[in-house]
Amino acid sequence: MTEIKENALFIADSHYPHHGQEFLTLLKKLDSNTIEVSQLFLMGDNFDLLFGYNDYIQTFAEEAITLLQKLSKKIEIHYFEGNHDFCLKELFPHIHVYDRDVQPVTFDWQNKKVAISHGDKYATGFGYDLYCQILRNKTTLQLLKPFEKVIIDHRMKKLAQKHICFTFVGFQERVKKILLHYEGVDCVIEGHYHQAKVIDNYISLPSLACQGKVAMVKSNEIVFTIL
Ligand SMILES: [Mn+2]
Repeated sequence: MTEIKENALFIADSHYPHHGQEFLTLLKKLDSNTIEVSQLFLMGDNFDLLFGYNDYIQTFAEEAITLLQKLSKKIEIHYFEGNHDFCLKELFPHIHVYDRDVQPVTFDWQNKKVAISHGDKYATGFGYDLYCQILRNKTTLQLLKPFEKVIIDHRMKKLAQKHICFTFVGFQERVKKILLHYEGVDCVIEGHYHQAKVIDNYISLPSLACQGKVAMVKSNEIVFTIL
């Protein structure tokens, strides 16, 4: 089991480049050592839309992608694919990339078991599961190719206009349902919901796009902070 270390940084739901430049700014600070971290956990949906097997989609976030590729050679990076960023293994060969199927992944933190995932795996329903399976597939993505520019341009425009920051009414009930899927772990860390809340042993990470915050391990605690 991989250990979560002091000064580990968690970045969730930046939805770059449509919902702020903070993700790119943070990557630049990591590159220049303005911020120093022991590990980087990218929790999914840091890109508003990015998937593998497609060159055109990369043109929307070229600088961030190149920086991440560079950083991954000097920092330990764990990438939990989200519903906006997937099929990324070949794009980031030096990053530990976890697709939706292998999530959650259990880490060790002070001899406790911590389960980590993007957060869209449980309590979402069969239709969503099927949609995810079809979309996150090399063949599907390659079939898109002849229409890619039209489809991707349309999708990018829609995503840029989407309101993504809400208070989830009844979030406590959703968390209860999610936690039913986690047995034998001491703590759960997820993004996806943009809530920045801790409910019992469930940590719903802040969204960099919504709260402008990240999470960091400081003095053996996970704190939400602005960097
Ligand atoms: Mn998400």
